[in-house]
Amino acid sequence: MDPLQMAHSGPRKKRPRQMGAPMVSPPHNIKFQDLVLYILEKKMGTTRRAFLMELARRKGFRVDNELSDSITHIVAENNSGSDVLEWLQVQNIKASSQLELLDISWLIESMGAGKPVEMTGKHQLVSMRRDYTASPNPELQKTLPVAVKKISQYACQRRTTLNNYNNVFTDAFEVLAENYEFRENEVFSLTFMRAASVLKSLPFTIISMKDTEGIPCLGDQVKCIIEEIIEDGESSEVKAVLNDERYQSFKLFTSVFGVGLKTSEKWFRMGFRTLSKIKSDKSLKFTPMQKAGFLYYEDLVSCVTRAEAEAVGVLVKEAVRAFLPDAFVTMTGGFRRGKKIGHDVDFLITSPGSTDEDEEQLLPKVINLWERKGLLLYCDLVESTFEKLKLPSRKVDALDHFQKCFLILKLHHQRVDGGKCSQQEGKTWKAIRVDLVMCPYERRAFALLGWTGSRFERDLRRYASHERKMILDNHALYDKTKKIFLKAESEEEIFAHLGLDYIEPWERNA
Ligand code: DCT
Ligand code: MG
Repeated sequence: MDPLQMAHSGPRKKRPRQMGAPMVSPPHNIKFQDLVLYILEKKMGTTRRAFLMELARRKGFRVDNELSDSITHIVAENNSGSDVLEWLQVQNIKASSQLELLDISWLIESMGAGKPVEMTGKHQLVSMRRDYTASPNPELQKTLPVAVKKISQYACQRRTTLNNYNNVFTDAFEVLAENYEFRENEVFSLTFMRAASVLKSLPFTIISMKDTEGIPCLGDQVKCIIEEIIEDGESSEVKAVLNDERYQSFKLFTSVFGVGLKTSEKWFRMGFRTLSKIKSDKSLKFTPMQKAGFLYYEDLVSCVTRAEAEAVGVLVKEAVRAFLPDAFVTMTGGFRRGKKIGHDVDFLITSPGSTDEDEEQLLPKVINLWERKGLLLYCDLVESTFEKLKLPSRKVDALDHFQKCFLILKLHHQRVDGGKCSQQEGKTWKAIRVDLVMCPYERRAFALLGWTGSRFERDLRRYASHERKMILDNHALYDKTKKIFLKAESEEEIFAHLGLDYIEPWERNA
């Protein structure tokens, strides 16, 4: 039976009201002692609420009639996160940081399963645990009334899964941010990036301007666009950008590996608008990176799939372990955050037992092996400039100092998914962009955090310096007050040093 339909069909028999006695239902066995539910009547109605309460109680849930401090889960229907928060504010109740605000779908699924199901982003209207004040004292955060708890301006205090409820807005903001980046207007570019980032973390879709109240990083410029999209379904500014010749050209030129803003600017000024004209122009000089970019263009613009990334992972592990059998090879970047496609595949390599010299030799040996096997299509090896005692960099955009290589590898179709997709004729391989980073074993947590990205990491660094007087980068964490380096064996320990709740990699898609 579909529990949703069951719940909607309403009570079959009305129970006669017992005169004189308070309106309590007969005692039910409470199976789930840790949960105290409260079902919101607003927009649900008395009858349906009473029915759902009775049903939930019969399934072993404790459902209270009244709102109190013991409530752990508030369940609502047809209410947005901001609706429920507003209602709670009117009730003037203090909530613990453990209070969950859930959509009715969670209760219905739980009743169907006969036990509380895991709460995911689609159930959570606004989770108190995902919204933090910047208060450095965790105890203080817990006792703050609900109304004070707000969505943090820092991405590292928000959980951002790939489940984006606000695509229409974030896609628009990303076009605008990119256009400002092409025009080297960093401030405006960042404004729209931050707006996109915060909307990606919302557990609900914005349907009216009221829903934007209390959300940080949404200035007037941003709100105008939101309003236009709500009203007209699209933004005239975004439309104009998408049709803009400069935007289109920059988008095309930067899609070539090795082409950045400077080169795009030059080609645009020279009057170029297509890649074929650029490729065939005899007067232009290309870097080795750009030459490879043009040579493997089709393969590189078609994104890397997860199956291809996994196949590259096997290739990397085989090669690395041939030289350092105890090495750890971890796929980082977008794929570690759960993305299904990427523009490249990133790997972090580290080895507990190796000497500095072993470490230094590994990437050159791996590259050499692939070259001999005919798998190396392009290679740029960057030597390490890492110094153990150097303070972390204050610049949130600064590149790290580890030894790394930017590669294009030949991935044979037969290595992907056991060769299932290798029926294509002609070319039997695909060119794939691969980045390898080698880091000292004791720095692996910092390197992993940095290389898992995305912009989340930039924000973590911003948070560390603005809120904690600490400096974080891909190598280390330094406490300026205590004047010491804080060691970490895992990403969890870095979050703990910063006084932050741990955010899983797949919640870092900010
Ligand atoms: N990174 C870093 N230092 C660098 C380069 C990258 O710390 N010098 C981090 C930031 C993100 C992560 O490494 C991976 O970078 P990308 O591959 O560019 O991003 P991605 O999130 O993996 O996205 P995509 O799916 O497009 O590859
Ligand atoms: Mg990547």
